[in-house]
Amino acid sequence: MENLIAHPLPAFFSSDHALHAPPVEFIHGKLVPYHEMPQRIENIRQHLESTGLIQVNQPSQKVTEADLLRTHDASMVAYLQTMSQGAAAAVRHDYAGYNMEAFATDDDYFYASVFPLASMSGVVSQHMQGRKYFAFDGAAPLGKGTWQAVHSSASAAWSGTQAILNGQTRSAYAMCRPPGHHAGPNFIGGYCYLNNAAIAAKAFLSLGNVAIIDIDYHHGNGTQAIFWDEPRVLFASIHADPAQEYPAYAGYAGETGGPGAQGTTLNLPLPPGTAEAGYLAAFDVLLARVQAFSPAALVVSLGFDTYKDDPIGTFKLDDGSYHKLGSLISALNLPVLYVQEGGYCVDALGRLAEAFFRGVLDC
Ligand code: SP5
Ligand code: ZN
Repeated sequence: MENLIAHPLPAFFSSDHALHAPPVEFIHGKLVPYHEMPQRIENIRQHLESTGLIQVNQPSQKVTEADLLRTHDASMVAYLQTMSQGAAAAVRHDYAGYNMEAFATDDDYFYASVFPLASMSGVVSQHMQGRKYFAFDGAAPLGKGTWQAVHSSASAAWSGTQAILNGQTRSAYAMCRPPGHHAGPNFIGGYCYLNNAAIAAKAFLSLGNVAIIDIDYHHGNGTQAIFWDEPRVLFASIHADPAQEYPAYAGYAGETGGPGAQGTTLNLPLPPGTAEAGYLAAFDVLLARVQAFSPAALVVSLGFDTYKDDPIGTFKLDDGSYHKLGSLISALNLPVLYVQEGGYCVDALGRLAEAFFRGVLDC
C-alpha cells in the first residue's frame, strides 16, 4: 500500500443534491444538457472515497434561516423556497399563456425570462403573485427539489465551518452542489442559488478577518457583491477576463472594494487560453495579498473548470497544476474550508480533486 492517509480530510456531502437536476440550458437558441449535473459531485465523492483521502459525512447541521439571512436578502430566500415549491404551477401558468398546457409536467423547472437591469428604474412586475424576479441569467432554473438541494448544499458548507470552529478539524471540504459563487445578496444565476462560500466566510468572522480565494474559471460576482463593502473579508479571485467571458459585467481589475473596504477585493483576470505558467504567476500575486491581509481563516471557492478539457472553460491547467495549487494553499497554514464550485469535465473531476487534495495533504 502506498500513500495511506493518517488523517483523511473531513468532507461534507448530502445526497439531496440529486433532487436538483435541470434537464437543459439555453445557449444561443440551442438547448443543451445542463452542464451543472449530479454526476459531477458523485464522481468526485466516489473517486475521493476510493483513495481514502477524505472521510465523507452527512451535513451534521442544517444552516438556519437566520444564518442564511446574514448573506442573502429575506425576499430572495423566500423566493427560492416559494418558487421551488411552486415551480410546476408557475410553468403551467406561463404555458397556458402560450396555449402550451399540454407540455406542462410536475417535474418542470421555472426558467427566468425577464432580467430587470439597473437602468430599468427598479420597478418590478407584480406578475407571479407579486414575487420578484431575482435571476440575472437563465442558468439558474428552479424545480420542486431545488430548495432542498440548495439548502443541503449550504448546510454542507455550514457543517464544515462548524467542524472547524468547534476544533474537530483544522480544514474540511464542503462537497457543495449546486455551487454558489454567482449568487449575491439578492440575485441568483450561473447555476448558483445560495452562496455557500459566503455563508461559511460570515461564520468564520467570529475568528477574525477572513480571506476568500476564488479559483473557479469564472469570476465570483456573487461573493464579490456580498463582501464589497466588508473590510474584514478579503475576496481574491483569478478568473477568465470578463471582457471576454461570463459574467461580463464584473471581475475587472479596477474593482477593488467599496468605500468602506477599499483594497479588500482583488481581481486578477487572465486571458482566455491561459496555461499553468501564467496562472501560477497570478496565484503568487494572490497569495502575497492573502498573507498581507493576515486572515484568521480561509475559504477556497474551488472550481475545476480551469482544466484544459473543461467543456466551457478555456484555461489549460492539468492534474499537476491542481496538486501545486493545493500545496500552495496548504502552505498558508490556516484553517481552510474548501467549497466546491464549478468544473464540468465530469469524467475528470474525481481525478482533479484527487490531485488537488494530495497537494493539500502533501501525500
Ligand atoms: C459555478 C459556475 O462555474 N458557473 C458557470 C456558469 C456559466 N454559464 C455561462 C457559460 C458561458 C459559456 N461560454 C461557453 C464558451 C465555450 N468555450
Ligand atoms: Zn465556473
